[in-house]
Amino acid sequence: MADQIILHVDMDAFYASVEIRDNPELAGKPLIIGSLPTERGVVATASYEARKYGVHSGMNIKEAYRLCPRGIYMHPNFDKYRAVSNQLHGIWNDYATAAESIALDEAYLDITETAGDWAGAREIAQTIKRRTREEVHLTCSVGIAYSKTAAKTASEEKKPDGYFEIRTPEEFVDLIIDRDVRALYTVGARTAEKLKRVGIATVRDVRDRQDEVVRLLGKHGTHITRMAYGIDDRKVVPYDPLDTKSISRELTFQEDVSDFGLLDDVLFLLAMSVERRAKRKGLHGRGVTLKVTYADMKNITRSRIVVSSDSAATIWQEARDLLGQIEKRPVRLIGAGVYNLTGDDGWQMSLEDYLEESIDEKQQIIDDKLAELGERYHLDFAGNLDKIFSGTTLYRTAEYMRKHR
Ligand code: DCP
Ligand code: CA
Ligand code: CA
Repeated sequence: MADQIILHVDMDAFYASVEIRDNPELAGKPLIIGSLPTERGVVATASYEARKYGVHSGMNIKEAYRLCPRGIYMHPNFDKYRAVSNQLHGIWNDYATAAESIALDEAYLDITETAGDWAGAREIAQTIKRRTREEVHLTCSVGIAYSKTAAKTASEEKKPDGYFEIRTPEEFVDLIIDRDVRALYTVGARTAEKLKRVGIATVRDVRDRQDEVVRLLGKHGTHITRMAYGIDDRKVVPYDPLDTKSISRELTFQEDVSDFGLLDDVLFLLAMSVERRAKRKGLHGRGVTLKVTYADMKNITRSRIVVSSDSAATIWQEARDLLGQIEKRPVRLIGAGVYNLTGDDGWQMSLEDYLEESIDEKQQIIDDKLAELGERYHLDFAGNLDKIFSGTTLYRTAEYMRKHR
């Protein structure tokens, strides 16, 4: 039996496919999701028809418009994609002993045990593809392999609606040896640039000039040279709320709270506070968590992947959504947090930042909530916000709210 069998699943043109699914008039047309050509912003994704014109994720919208003036341009509907993502995770989780989400539309699944062997793995892959088609009406690309890197490579291989297997390191190496070094996924644009400057462009070059790679890049270089031989024994790591790459704030009430309206208000303060900390640490969250300890000490944690959880408005909205889904029993402790699943790979935080409108909307959500709280608790937040959100008086404010509701 293989040491591990990993499945990597990635949805095809995710945002665009969801929009086309929900409005068949868009089918077959070049569709660009992101900002409108009249706005400042970037392309989040483009349908495969639009990609024929050279339009791609991350591209400036004006450039996209120049390449594809007849395209249909739409704003993203994050709430919708998130709901679809939850549904997809529901399917994926059925086949894995561990699932590691790395984006709304993408995850690694450890199917070593559930599959048993490669034939079993193939069956799981086909089942996931079929269920995605039948239950969610979307297509995905799936790769199965002996390692995470190879599984990701495999899922890319036959996109869209693809399926591919890479069963051994030898197969992996044969496939990528003459490709750009970026085929080894941990090599980002900057590292690739560094290597290129000394003439190391392909995976073969990395293998031929290992010592140089290590000298140039240190520990990361060692990792890259191992990858160039297909050696990658990283495990599928299910999301761990204790992950150091997470930031959270929580508080325990003096008396248990049964009023979920109050919990929602406190959650807002926590979200503001988390945002401050995350900003200070330069952490760009991609997931939001809610933690609750009930009066009987039962603990629960719920989390959700988001496009970008850099704003307090998003953290609060996601956490309150999760709060709405849990059992309504007296609560002793409540917490909110953000976490980063794969580190900062550059784009997740960019989109919403570029959409000025959406930043304004977020500020509006925050201003409205502050006004609402001010009125409800007769609190003057104006001069005290800094102290509350930096955490110094967070606890006292929450207690004050509990007593004056
Ligand atoms: N996304 C984004 N900004 C980017 C890249 C992606 O907002 N620079 C969003 C939109 C995508 C979704 O994330 O639909 C998934 O990203 P992928 O890179 O997986 O791209 P797609 O799913 O759109 O296309 P593909 O079929 O190539 O996977
Ligand atoms: Ca995708
Ligand atoms: Ca993806």
